[in-house]
Amino acid sequence: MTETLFSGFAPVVYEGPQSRNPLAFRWYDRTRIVLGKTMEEHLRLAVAYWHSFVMNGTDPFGAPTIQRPWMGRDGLEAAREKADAAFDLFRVLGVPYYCFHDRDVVSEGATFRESAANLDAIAEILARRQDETGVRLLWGTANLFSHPRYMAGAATNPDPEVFAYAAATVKHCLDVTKRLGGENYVLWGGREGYDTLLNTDIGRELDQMGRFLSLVVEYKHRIGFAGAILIEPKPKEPTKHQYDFDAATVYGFLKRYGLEGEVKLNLEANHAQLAGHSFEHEIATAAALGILGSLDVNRGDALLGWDTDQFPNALGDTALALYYVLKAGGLGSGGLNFDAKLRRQSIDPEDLVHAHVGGIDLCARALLAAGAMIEDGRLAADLRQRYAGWDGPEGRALLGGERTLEQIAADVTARDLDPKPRSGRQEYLENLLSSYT
Ligand code: XLS
Ligand code: CA
Ligand code: CA
Repeated sequence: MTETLFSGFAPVVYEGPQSRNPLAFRWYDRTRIVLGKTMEEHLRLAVAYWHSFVMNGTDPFGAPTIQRPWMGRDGLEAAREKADAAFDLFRVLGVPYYCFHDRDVVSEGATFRESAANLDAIAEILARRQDETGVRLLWGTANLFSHPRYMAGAATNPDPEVFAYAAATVKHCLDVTKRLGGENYVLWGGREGYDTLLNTDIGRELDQMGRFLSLVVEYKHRIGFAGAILIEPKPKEPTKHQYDFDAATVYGFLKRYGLEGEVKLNLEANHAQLAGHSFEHEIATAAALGILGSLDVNRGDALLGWDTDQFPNALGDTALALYYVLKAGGLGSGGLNFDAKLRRQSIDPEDLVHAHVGGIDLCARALLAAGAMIEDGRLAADLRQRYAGWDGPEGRALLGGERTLEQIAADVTARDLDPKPRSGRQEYLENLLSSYT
């Protein structure tokens, strides 16, 4: 590998909580065992190619502020330089995974055929870098939202030719993801939604999206792709109404098209917030419905109503999110992807290192807290106690469908039932939660 923007950085190492070195880990000790697994095995951390190597600091009011040597140049040479820098950053951080969109790793060609050839060519280089470094692909995805052809959606476009173009693009991107040993494949419906009902037929668009997803699932099985297919919910932005609103909405959609056993979710903290939920709500909902797949760990800004994609820094929130992941038995083939970008004024390569060091350390510290919550068992015990009535004979009969409405009414009358309210103990539980962080 040639000289890169990150060549001057030594690998970040664990120095312990007392360290004052800003480029050391204070909590991420990758081989430390938590609940029988190493931190690295639990967290399966990934760097997002798009934010770290493509995003240039532009906003609706201003020109790019972040300039990297490969930016503003098309073609394989620029793509190779970018890949070298990416794998060099992975070396510095010691992360086991990365994630990309097809368009992040190489520029689009003049034709479909040329775009596919570009992706194949860079995939060869990525495969070599993966072999050399041991870094693996957590998930691949196709960018079906940036190009003007997708302005009215990809699968949900009123034009079937756009549907076909998007389907062909996903086929190829899934092939490449499989070739690179990708452990999941993500579909985020950036423009699968609408801005005005006046030009939109919701019923048709949902059917189109269902068909598209079924095609992907059928193909995944045909080629023997072992990874999970993941949908990433987001309620809005870029479109005003997005069909993949949140975990519960996507579950309803999967049920309707018979895909609930085939597709799981990639949940993002910032998207949960935009949907009016907490991250842990989305995680616990997906876990309850059996579709928890992977996480994009980032944060939004409570004062801004859009997807700011900042690096996570709230210990309590992240600890609670990981508690529900651990309770659900982990993420399987999923992991924690830093779908987060530098602020417009953070223009130095070093800012990118600081951003990831902070994010990684936060996740590690949150994992320790979540592990302690599980080990200690007091949160779970309280919850069990609260629902204990359902484990008794009458609770089981009610839930098991052994009582009719008339029988229930007769029993309530005969026993002169008068249930007494019991405290939900929220303040006690919140204090207990604080004691772990
Ligand atoms: C955008 C999404 C996107 C997906 C992958 O808001 O978070 O980056 O994670 O397409
Ligand atoms: Ca995301
Ligand atoms: Ca986002």
